[in-house]
Amino acid sequence: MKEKRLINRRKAIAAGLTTIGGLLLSSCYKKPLPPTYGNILRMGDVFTYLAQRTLLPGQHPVRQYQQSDITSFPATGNTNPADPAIKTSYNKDYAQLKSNDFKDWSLGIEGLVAKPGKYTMDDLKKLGERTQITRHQCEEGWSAIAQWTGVPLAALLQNAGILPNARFVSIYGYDNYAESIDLLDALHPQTILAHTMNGNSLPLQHGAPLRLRVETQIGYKSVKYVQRIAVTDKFIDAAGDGAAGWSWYTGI
Ligand SMILES: Nc1nc2c(c(=O)[nH]1)N[C@H]1C(S)=C(S)[C@@H](COP(=O)(O)O)O[C@H]1N2
Ligand SMILES: [Mo]
Repeated sequence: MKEKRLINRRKAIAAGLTTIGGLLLSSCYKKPLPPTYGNILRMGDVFTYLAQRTLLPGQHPVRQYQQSDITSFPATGNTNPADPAIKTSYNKDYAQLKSNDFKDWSLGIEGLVAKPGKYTMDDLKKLGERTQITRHQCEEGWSAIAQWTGVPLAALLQNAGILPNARFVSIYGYDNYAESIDLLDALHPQTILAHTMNGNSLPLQHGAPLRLRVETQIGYKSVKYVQRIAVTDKFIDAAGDGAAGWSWYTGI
């Protein structure tokens, strides 16, 4: 298992190497400015991004915990995309998927990948699995510890074949919530698409059937109810309705 994980990780890192190399050697190595540079409301990004991307190796792991550290876990933000109070064009689609226990659900991947397309849950599970017990830190101040099992995002990106000019990954949820991350976070070994929480399939309020876990960043980057993923070369401020006003980069 450990062996397999290492191999997957090596493969994933190889896949991203050209891109990360380009990222570091071009704009980021000499001048690691976040893509939100120039937006006065997001000035905080400049300092955190610059400090972390310059001082820390991009793939440093965050702390992992023991089973006995697991806590109760509040559900915040949207807790059911089928609720018409959440204004999206996907209310009905999500309700439909949910009524069939998400058997018809699939994840779309598009943009700068060699093989755009859809992955069913079974397809995703074949790509690999990683389990980790981590602390979720919400921007509102609370934190909670849970065990997450899922597919490394790097394994999916590797399978879809990210193209050399890729720089960002945007993740869109069924509730119109979206976030984007750079490739260092996307290929980080602890960045996973989780289908299982504390050993059970992901509960509705925590993002069923699949949520992102970006352990290197504050909780709002961990998009629930994932619908599709887009790989881009240009920065798209994906955090439309969902996270408007929060920093784009908020490394822990
Ligand atoms: N799709 C979606 N993802 C989301 C949110 C949301 O409202 N919708 N809220 C974010 C915030 S602010 C936090 S703290 C966590 C909350 O996850 P939880 O409900 O499992 O505690 O999800 C993040 N991801
Ligand atoms: Mo949050």
